[in-house]
Amino acid sequence: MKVLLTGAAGSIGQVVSLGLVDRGHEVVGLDLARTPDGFDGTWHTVDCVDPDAVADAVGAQPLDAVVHLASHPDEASLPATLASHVITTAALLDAMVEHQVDRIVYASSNHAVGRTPRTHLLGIDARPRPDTFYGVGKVAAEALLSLYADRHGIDAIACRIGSFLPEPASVRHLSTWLSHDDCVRMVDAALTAPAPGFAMIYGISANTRAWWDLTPGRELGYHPRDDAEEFAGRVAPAPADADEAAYVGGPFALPAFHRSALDRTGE
Ligand code: 15L
Repeated sequence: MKVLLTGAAGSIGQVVSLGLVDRGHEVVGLDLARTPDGFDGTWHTVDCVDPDAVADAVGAQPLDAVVHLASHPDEASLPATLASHVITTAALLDAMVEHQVDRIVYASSNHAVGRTPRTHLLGIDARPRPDTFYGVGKVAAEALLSLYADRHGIDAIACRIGSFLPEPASVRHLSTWLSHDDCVRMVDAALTAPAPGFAMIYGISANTRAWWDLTPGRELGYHPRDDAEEFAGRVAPAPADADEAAYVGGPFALPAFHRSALDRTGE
């Protein structure tokens, strides 16, 4: 498939880019940053909040799908968050409608349900329960994907990613880890699943201590092979572990992340 990958210069983007090429896809990169070393293909240096620039990039070549990873990965003010997650997704969806691209794979986050107390394995039917404005942005972007799936017949797969890391570094990560190889498997499955319509899956590895249900992902064809448990012996317990285990969003659900929605300092 010919795939436009936003955030292609980012930490997830570079791994996914190489992985998709290995799996026989053609990747067109898009990022605020310029082409990273080693990327061999078409590249668009574009800010995804600019709908004209996004439409130009989407229309510049025929595409089978978009993988949207570009966004600010941390907590910010509400307006900045909505721009980073919702406006970028809207710009892409409008461009996809305009240029007849009918599939998008979206990097959502566990923080869309992060404020859910950690008492049971969480399915995709759990109510949206963001832990931060970041989580609110992801929930809103998921809603936009659902709207465009219903209105325009776009296949839209929201992958609620856990902790994308080379290996788990904390006790929470033993539950939330998504390995690099499983991330590629997940995106490939979301790109190639036959007619998924609007779908949500949890993006974690096959962790023995998983907090999210992998069944929806497996039904879509995502079969993770890694398990954070293999690293358990190397992860040292830390004082923050108990607090981080209270809600599935871990640190994001803690008071340290409480802040005003609107920045009135003028900075
Ligand atoms: C995410 O979605 C964030 O982008 C990342 O910074 C981590 O917080 C990760 O989730 C996680 O929950 O570990």
